[in-house]
Amino acid sequence: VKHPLQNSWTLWYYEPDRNKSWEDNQNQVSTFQTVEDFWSLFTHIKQPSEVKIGSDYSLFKTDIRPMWEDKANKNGGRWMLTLNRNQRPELDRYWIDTVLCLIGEAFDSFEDICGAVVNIRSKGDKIGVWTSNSNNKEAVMEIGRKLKEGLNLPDRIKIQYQTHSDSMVKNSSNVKSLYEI
Ligand code: M7G
Repeated sequence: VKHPLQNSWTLWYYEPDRNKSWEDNQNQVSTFQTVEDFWSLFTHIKQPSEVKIGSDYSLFKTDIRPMWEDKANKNGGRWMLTLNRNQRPELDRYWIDTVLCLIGEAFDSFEDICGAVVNIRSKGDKIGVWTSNSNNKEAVMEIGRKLKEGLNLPDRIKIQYQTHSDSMVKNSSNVKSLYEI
């Protein structure tokens, strides 16, 4: 007997291909609803540190697409852990711990969770946890605190919350943060 998760999740892989649009570079990899299917998928695929620079993995609730435009995301934002180049050895652990927080339903505000993204970038990797409504301050803060706990982040390492509407109009370096913890 397999152990059901409370939600169905879909893993996406963004393959950096300049000849295609951003949206067309997003590929659905697999959907799972049990602990066993989760592990067989995650032990089988490459870890973030092993895929090519410019790629993303996204894990989202199955009915939500990993993009700002989805109705579940359009009023939302993300908690962001920004890593520097020296932190690459910790990337895979941070990603799996983020994923375990999501599928293990570590959050009371689980309804507000949309998914998580890892961006593999030469300038520094990023992990984001996307929530559905940046105005739900209580939910946003609870998710941020639990995420920090789940990742075992020391207090000196901060995470920032940014709304997608700010990220959209960005000049990537200077997106303002709504919250920081
Ligand atoms: P990124 O991959 O989030 O971060 O955004 P990066 O700057 O570290 O690479 C890079 C670019 O991808 C953005 O400027 C957008 O052109 C595009 N992009 C990213 N996201 C998350 C979206 C999205 O949700 N929808 C659309 N249409 N484009 C996006």
